[in-house]
Amino acid sequence: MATAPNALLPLPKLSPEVTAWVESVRQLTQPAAVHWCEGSAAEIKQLTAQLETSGELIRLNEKEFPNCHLARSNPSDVARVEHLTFVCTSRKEDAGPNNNWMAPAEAHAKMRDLYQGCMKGRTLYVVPYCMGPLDSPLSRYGVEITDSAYVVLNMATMTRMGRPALDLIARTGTFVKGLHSIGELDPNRRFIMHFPEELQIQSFGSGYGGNALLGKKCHALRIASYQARTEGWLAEHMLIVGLQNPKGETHYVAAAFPSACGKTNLAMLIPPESMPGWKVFTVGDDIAWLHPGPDGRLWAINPESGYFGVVPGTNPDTNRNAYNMIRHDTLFTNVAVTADNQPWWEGLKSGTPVTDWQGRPYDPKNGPAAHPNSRFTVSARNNPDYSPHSEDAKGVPISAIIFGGRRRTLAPLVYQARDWEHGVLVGASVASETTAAATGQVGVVRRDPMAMQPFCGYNFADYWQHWLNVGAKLSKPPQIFHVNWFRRDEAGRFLWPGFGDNLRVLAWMLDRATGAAHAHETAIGSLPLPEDLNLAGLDISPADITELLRVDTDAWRHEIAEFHKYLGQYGARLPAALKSQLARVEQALG
Ligand code: SAT
Ligand code: MN
Repeated sequence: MATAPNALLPLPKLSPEVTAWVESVRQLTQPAAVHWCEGSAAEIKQLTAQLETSGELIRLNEKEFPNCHLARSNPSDVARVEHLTFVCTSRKEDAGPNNNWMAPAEAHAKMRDLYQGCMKGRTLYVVPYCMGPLDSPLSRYGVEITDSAYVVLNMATMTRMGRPALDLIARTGTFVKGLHSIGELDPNRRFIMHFPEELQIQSFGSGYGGNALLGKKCHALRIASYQARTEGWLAEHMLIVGLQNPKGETHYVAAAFPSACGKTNLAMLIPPESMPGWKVFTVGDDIAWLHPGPDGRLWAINPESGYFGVVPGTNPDTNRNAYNMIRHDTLFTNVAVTADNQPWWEGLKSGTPVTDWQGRPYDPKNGPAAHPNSRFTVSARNNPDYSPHSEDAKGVPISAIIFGGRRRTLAPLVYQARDWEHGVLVGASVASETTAAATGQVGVVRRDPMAMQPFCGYNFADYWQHWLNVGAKLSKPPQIFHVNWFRRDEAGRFLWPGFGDNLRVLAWMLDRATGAAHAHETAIGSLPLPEDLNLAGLDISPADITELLRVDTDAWRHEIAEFHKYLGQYGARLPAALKSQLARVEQALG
């Protein structure tokens, strides 16, 4: 069987490396057909129609949700699988204690066995993609081979997918090879393997999110973070948002939070009515590639072109923009449906589910109607606040970096690091309650440095050193902050309203970055006093705001001791500057 591209359009120049690799995968996996994706609207329409016919996609209520579809995963396949995700470097210590490791030869042999004949009777799709604007020197390319048309549709939204990417690969020669097969969706035959030294990803047995859309976490974070280290930049689990103040000045902020902790909402924030004149522009909601610029500032691009966001909780009150964005041209995965075929999820505040995410009649005894990690896949261009600078080849300049976690207790609403070095310590010390975005127990606090625990493609000790090195190259580094929107009182009530009101905290940060706002020094960093924050029009008690801005020295002493213990596993590789920053905080806590 020929593997030449389908001749719908004039043939692009093909990289011989791509054709040779596709041919070798074809021989290994033995598909019934090979389809080279061109990324055209006609192709998307045809694949969508095909999945509707096979029942893998359900068309939703056309009047209320035009051109929206629902996909249901296998119930065993609804989140990333961190325990089955490996970084296969030649030396184990290069992957570090933060990763599962397998020797490359062993991993290749294991995967080869799984891939043998796995696409019999199926179509092999060749999905060329570009991460980042097509004309940016900061962008990188990849080709994903997959036997899932659902994955193709997601990749078409999440990346610049199709012929232009294939042309760019032919011109530049370098691309990440990602091989994906859903296999039998058997959790016992499921692996997500990364070979950063070979720019390769091999994924088998899952069709879901970060396990299967290989441009996302596998390429744009695990492989890219490894590449970025050798090339002098950073690949981070961060949203990028532009904030325009009433004077008309726009500053860009990059913020790292673990999965399902509100990155999409922060990136699409709606200013509260009591803060007139503020405007928000979304550049990205999940991943940032950050490069030191010739002007000594840090510049960011969003490698993605769509959002794979958490659905539950989205409603016109929490985020009107997000709610409107997903009311058309959206692919839903694992939500419930109403009697008139509208998608439904917990926190929607209207409608009634009749069918749950598994397609069963809805019964509250079976748990939530929509899966807590149900997702929307939508083009960034659907976002009414999509930044016109998202396509800028050089990216946007970053004024502030934010790290955050989901902590019921301890971490105050906001604090600022003294400088970049201290900021690296603050980022490294992030801990957060686990969420439904990964399989395993939900709600337990775990260490998640820079929100990169599941995504850093190499040893964290080397990663922190790399952060320090990048900072040393910046004459105008961003200010670094830590936030916690998730503080609760003993009864479990949230102390901070979150969502649009987070702008009150962001405004203080931007004033700090330009040197205008007040703060007081504590052992962990600089904090605002209640009067330093714009709380106009906010219904919050003085007791709550005092609690949100309190540094509990005893609890912090315990936290830092735990963090110190955690760092022990990185041994001699731990950067000296990180150790001295830690010693300084320990001393200040007394
Ligand atoms: O499954 S994804 O990795 O794409 C989403 C997430 O967990 O952040
Ligand atoms: Mn994410």
